[in-house]
Amino acid sequence: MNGAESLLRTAAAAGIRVCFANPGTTELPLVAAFDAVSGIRPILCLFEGVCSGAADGYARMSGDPAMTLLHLGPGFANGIANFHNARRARSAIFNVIGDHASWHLASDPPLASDIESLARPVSGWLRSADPAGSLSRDAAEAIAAARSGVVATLIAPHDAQLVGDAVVASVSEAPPAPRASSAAIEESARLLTRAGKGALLLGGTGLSERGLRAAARVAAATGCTLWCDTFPARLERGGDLPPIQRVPYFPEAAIQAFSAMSAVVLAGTRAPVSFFGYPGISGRVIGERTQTAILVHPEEDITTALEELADAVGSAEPRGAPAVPSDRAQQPLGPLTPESVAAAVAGLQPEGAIVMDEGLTSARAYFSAAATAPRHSYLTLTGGAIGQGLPCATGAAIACPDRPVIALQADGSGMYTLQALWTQAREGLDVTTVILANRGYQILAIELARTGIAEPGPGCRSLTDFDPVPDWTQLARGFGVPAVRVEDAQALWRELERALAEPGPHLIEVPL
Ligand SMILES: Cc1ncc(C[n+]2csc(CCOP(=O)(O)OP(=O)(O)O)c2C)c(N)n1
Ligand SMILES: [Mg+2]
Repeated sequence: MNGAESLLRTAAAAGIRVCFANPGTTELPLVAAFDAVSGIRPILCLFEGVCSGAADGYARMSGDPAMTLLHLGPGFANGIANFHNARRARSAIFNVIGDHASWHLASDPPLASDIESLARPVSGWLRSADPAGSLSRDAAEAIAAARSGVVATLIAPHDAQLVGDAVVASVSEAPPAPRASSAAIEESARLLTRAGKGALLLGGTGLSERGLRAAARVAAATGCTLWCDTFPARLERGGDLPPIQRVPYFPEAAIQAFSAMSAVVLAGTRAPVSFFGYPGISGRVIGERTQTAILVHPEEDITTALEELADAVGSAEPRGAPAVPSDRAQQPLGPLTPESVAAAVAGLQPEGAIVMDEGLTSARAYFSAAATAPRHSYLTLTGGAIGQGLPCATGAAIACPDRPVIALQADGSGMYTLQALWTQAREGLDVTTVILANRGYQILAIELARTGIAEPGPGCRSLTDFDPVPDWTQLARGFGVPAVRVEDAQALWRELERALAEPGPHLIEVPL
């Protein structure tokens, strides 16, 4: 067995089930090893940003690391933006980048570059394998590191992949996440019990069913309100799950929302900061007069800490029976607007749906509309690097083949990684993509207006408007995904119903 095969066998034995790949000549021993090793499904993506975004979506929905296989520095660099989003989501990814044979690097061949420098900012674990050493041992360490919620990058020289007499390595069990300290639980309980207006801000697994139910007990006992990050990696919602508010996007609204709070307790996330710095406006959302406490850090055991907090504040169960909402969004009629699109999606999304929201300005009405939808998982753009929605939806569909996936996709962001549609078609994934086609970078028009430029000139507009307008239906069909454009809310309802009922990928273009 060569090094490449030992790496794959090690990964398969550790429970890695998929590899999102875009390989080249330096990875060919690994490519060949997929025919010798069963248990890992190789999935070709036609751009590396699709590989990294799909691995992120897979990790968010399965809880297990996905593997990525990429070609040298330039191939990896194409995937960095979505590795950045994955890092912000604390997604587990085992990322393998092939490199030239060590003996060839001295000749400085055209594709040679400083891979480590490219990989360091997004990697929580990083190693260049010894060209004569054991790739499987490196892989085992990388996978163990990835499981703690990081991108673990292993740079695998071609000669290391070809080393003979290689053996499979075993991956050590992940140690349990550290527990929150009893002092942190007592301090948080004290703050929320005494606060006139308290808030509990949740992140990570605090947004799982278990975390939310514990948080609801805390809210019932103390009267605090429940909040999540503006862009959660994964939020369980709908059905009888306790409702939660998102920290508003713009700093003025976020500061306003927290200004009345006397205490904020952080559970698995950090104190919110605004997305951008605007002159004269604080970038920190929580004011100085608000007391804050950290119940539990993101890398600690968040759900247990929330349950211990619920016990500490003397809660048994939330008051009353869990509220199963009855006012599900009704079928919208008339023109296509962000509100009618939100109502259509929220009104039709099936039980157990996974909703990937990279809808940006056009999806602004969806979050509140879906509060009364059946149980679903809600995924967002954690790191602000656009082009994550279609790949992440793809990875989520691979992780959860029995659950329908809906991608709410802004048109500009969708264009970065639209090759994901090809992978969806090739793998037969049940993803319904709703393109919110406002035909431009609307958020930039909003941000320009915030700076006082309400009437952008032709120079500005040439950088924010799409003219000519890309035709998403033709693009999707070109990738093998059936697609339609709808002209009113009734047509959207009809096409959405059809797409959700049929297996396989579909795309609906919604001009706004
Ligand atoms: C990788 C990356 N490149 C550029 C940007 C800057 N940017 C943020 S939003 C945006 C345009 C978004 O347009 P679209 O997806 O159509 O959403 P809309 O604003 O129209 O709702 C751009 C270019 C970014 N955030 N990330
Ligand atoms: Mg747009």
